[in-house]
Amino acid sequence: MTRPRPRWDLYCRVIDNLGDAGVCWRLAADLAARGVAVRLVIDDASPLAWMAPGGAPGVTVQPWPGTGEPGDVVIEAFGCDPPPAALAAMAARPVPPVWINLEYLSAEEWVERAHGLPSPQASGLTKWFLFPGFTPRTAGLLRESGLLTRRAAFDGRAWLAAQGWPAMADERIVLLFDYANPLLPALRDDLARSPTLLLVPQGPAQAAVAGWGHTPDLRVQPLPYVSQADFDRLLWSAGLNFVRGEDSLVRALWAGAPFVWQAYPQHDGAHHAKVDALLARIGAPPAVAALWRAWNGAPGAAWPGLPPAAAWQPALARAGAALAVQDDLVTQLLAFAARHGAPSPA
Ligand code: TRH
Repeated sequence: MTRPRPRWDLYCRVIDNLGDAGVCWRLAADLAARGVAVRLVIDDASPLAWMAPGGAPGVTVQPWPGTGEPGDVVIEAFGCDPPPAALAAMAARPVPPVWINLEYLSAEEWVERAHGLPSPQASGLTKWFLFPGFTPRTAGLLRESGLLTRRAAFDGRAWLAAQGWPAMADERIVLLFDYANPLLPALRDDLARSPTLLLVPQGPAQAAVAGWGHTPDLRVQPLPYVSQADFDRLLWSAGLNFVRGEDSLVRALWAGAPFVWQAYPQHDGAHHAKVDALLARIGAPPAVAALWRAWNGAPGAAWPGLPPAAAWQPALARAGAALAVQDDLVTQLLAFAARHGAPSPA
């Protein structure tokens, strides 16, 4: 007799941009791939139409507030507060679900102290705060089984050609996924100094680069929305990735090529501490740190130019190797839920 799949609910509210849906979808699909029946309750499922056009076996998507009995585990993404009816049903369950608030990703040191803290609720339930992160004392990063093997076997130039975006033999390939950025003209001038194919996914950068005009050594390729699987392939194809937010940052790390991260800008400037924390975590050399700080608009940081790829590689290789041996986020979530009494997948 086969054991029924444990049931996990994942609540997601789309606040801004694509990362809320992006992170939740990857998490849902990865949990389902490891034997969990996932109900993803999301208030705006429209990005999933192109992020995951085929869906994923084991994942059911419901519009907010969702219907049905609560699962064995309930995850609220980024403190989104499950709907009141769901909370009442959770409290009424004979065996309460394991309730997890999965927080935003940050490399800052306080994350290790906050990770794993319980928050007893008036309903009698306990909500657990889990933080993804870059160290063994956090919940780790999303990394699907076999991801790094698939990346290692991937031929980016052949794949790009098959998509209709071929790179010429002498061109370096750069991907630009960012928020609005006043340094785009400086980047253009740097890129135009040697043959470059610049791939520009949907987003603010597309409008900016549309006005760049013709530069002999810089070919700009605007891209349509692509699935998350193809988004990964784009990152694997490029020799330099500009990424932003949370999910594309993690995917750039797994891609292994030099990358520049633009943190989600916050009005109080809190994102600068996040940038510095990640730079420290990956042991970035000074030239890379100067570039990241300038790209993020840190006070007093001027565009330093693009360092050669060789300046990035040792730190990236070290950081990538260290991260690859840590348990990934889904492995850790499954273990946490099991420790707190939830059934495990077969
Ligand atoms: O869109 P983002 O800027 O999301 C951000 C962050 O999540 C941030 O932490 C959060 O606070 C803020 O939103 C509200 O960047 P991110 O996280 O890289 O998410 C982009 C997602 O979109 C990622 O899952 C990849 C996906 N994507 C595709 O799959 N195909 C595409 O063509 C494009 C452009 C994106």
